[in-house]
Amino acid sequence: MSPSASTEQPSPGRLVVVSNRLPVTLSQTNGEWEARASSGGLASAMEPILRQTGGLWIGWAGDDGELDPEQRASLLSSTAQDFAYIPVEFPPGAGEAFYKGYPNQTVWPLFHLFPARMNFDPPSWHDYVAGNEHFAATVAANLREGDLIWIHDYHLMLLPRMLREQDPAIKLGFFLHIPFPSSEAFAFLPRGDEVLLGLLGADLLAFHTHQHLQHFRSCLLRILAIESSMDSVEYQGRTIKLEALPIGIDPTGLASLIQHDPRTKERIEELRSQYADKHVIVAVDRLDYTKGIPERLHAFRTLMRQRPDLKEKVVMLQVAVPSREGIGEYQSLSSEINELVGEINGEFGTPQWTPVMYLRQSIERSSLAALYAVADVAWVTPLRDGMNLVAKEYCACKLNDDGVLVLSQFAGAAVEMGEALLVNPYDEEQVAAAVERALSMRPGERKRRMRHLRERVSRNDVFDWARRFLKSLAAVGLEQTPSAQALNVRAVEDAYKKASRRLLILDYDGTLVPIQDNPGNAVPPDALIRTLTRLAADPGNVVAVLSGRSADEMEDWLGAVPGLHLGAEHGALSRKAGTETWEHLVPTPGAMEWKAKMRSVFEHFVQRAPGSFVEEKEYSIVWHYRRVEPQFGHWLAAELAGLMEGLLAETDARPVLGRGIVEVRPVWVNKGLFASHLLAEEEPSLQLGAGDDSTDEDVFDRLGEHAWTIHVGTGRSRAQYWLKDTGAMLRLLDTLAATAEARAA
Ligand code: ADQ
Repeated sequence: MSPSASTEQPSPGRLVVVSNRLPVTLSQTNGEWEARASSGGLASAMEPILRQTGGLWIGWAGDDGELDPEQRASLLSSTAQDFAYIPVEFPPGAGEAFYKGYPNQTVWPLFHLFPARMNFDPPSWHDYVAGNEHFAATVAANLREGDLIWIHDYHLMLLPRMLREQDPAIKLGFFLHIPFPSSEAFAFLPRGDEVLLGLLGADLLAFHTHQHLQHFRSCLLRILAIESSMDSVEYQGRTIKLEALPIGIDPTGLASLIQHDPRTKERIEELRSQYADKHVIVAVDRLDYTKGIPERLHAFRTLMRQRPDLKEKVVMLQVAVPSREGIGEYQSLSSEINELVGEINGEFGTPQWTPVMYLRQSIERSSLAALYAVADVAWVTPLRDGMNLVAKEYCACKLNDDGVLVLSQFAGAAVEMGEALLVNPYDEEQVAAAVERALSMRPGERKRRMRHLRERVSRNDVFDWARRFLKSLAAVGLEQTPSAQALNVRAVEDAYKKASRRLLILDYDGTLVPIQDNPGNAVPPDALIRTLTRLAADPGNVVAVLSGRSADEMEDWLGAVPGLHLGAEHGALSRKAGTETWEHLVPTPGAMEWKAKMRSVFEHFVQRAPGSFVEEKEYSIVWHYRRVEPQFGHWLAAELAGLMEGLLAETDARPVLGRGIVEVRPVWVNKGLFASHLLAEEEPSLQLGAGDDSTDEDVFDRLGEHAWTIHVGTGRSRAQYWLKDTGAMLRLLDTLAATAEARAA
């Protein structure tokens, strides 16, 4: 199918896959251009899915601008089967510059925790931006309404934002195939803030493991001061879903090669007879320093030294497909491996026996399946890996469940493959001992472990992975609560008139009074006091003002309004109308030892940021930085909140970023409790809740389905209605007060 033919097909919800490389590479042999399928985790994973679902795959074809667009399209269409390849056009040289620079010399080493191997050449950042722009242009030119866009991996982390800016309505998911580093490591990344903002253009961001996902969240907090929840982040009025989705493989495809493909069967027989009297250990990797090949060879040498009796009884087949050969790091890795293999074979080899068989090439899928099927042990010990498909492929090929997997604990795959022998690849002796154990493991244990591994690999296959990603992406928007509507004041007034018993729960700062630079200046104006007094005087009303402020402040400012209920410290404290005492709605904060420890950390931040100050309340401790230079203040706030996350991990307290504040308080203190408390005592026929920030959402959630929930100001909310600002809110309250008075008169 040609690219142009495919773009004419009317099928809404079409899948558009975007990755750096197309799974075909255009290259020249004897002056003739040809299209060749390329190896690599992504190609192995995506091809079967695209074949199943149809659609477009947009990516670079690797010819670096030497072919003209028609030649390229025609070569590519000769290889595509049930889907179309759309090549991204780069000016000559620009494709290589993009690929080899920032993604592979800066992001790749850092994300795999090799900061010492990270290189950053400032022009490479501009190539990265330009590269992502080329992709954005190609995607935009081929996009149809209703398409689902699925962007893959670290080369294209700016693309989600670029596409979102072109069309805010697109549905776009991003999957990161490599690990996401901790915020401490990520902080080294030059232009890391722009990378994070780039990713936030997506509707769905998925990672292989929860650890990667948590790292991403802590980077958002520490670097951009953006809070998130376990499975989502609110940004610029959109909800971005966050998911951990471990990739799988196509186990049935591999099994059918072993069972039905004559070439695979033949190769299995060859290998069996060649190594009839030997244990076969297999290792298959891309030639990359993250895969731990030299470390593995060192461990193999240790094993051979410790176990001379294994002489001529074991063979290690190391297959390594060259990759990124133009980058210096990779050339020196290749030489290092050659030397090590030579040394080991020289030290232990005999005329009849070569201990390490090193194949530096890409091998056919049929040969790969045969190798896995024959191998007694798979030795998969990357130093760090997003997932590692080799571990799963090996298990899928053990149709008789007879084989042992030795797996690095730093591969994403380790999370799901607990029956493997998990090792620290940096510990040569531990790894050698694990391989020794694998070689001597009794058949019963071997089979039991492998059966579980294989079942899981079969169940969580690549199709299931893709289905889950696409289901989640397709549901974006449908799951989100509809945006609030502008409040119709007449309608509230009518409902208010009809109701005999009414409950009004009003937030203070940002709802009844505008936000002030100095929080101490938010004194209630006389007009507000008068309105609240009029409302509270109506015997049909229960009126409560509920704030995050301390009980003392609430009392000073609003304590004299007759009949008004007060809530302080986000509802942990309540003062009923007509009483003078504050009641603790949640257990008294006696057990909050963390507060004393936090105080000294907060004070350190006060010293760093003149103008900021610490406020201590019964249930919380707050750092106020509204008077600090904003950029510096936000930067420190993010640092403080990130630090607190770690320090408080084992307590029930968490940092919350507010407007100009970082507040640490127990998770169980929230305004919803206060609302529930009032609802339990009253039986209102009308409920109204108003607030302006995220702490008020808990009130909206607790009030009944028919409540008038009002969000004051812009931004996302679960409230049913919105009002523009505090002025509009006061006018509404005035109107309601006047309604009641008119009726009484
Ligand atoms: P890769 O780093 O490429 O992928 P990996 O998951 O091991 O790593 O996938 C390699 C693939 O290439 C496997 O399917 C393997 O069979 C194949 N392969 C390797 N050597 C080969 C050879 N000599 N000949 C033929 N085929 C060979 C990235 C991330 C991983 C993540 C994948 C998928 O780095 O962590 O698992 O994406 O998300």
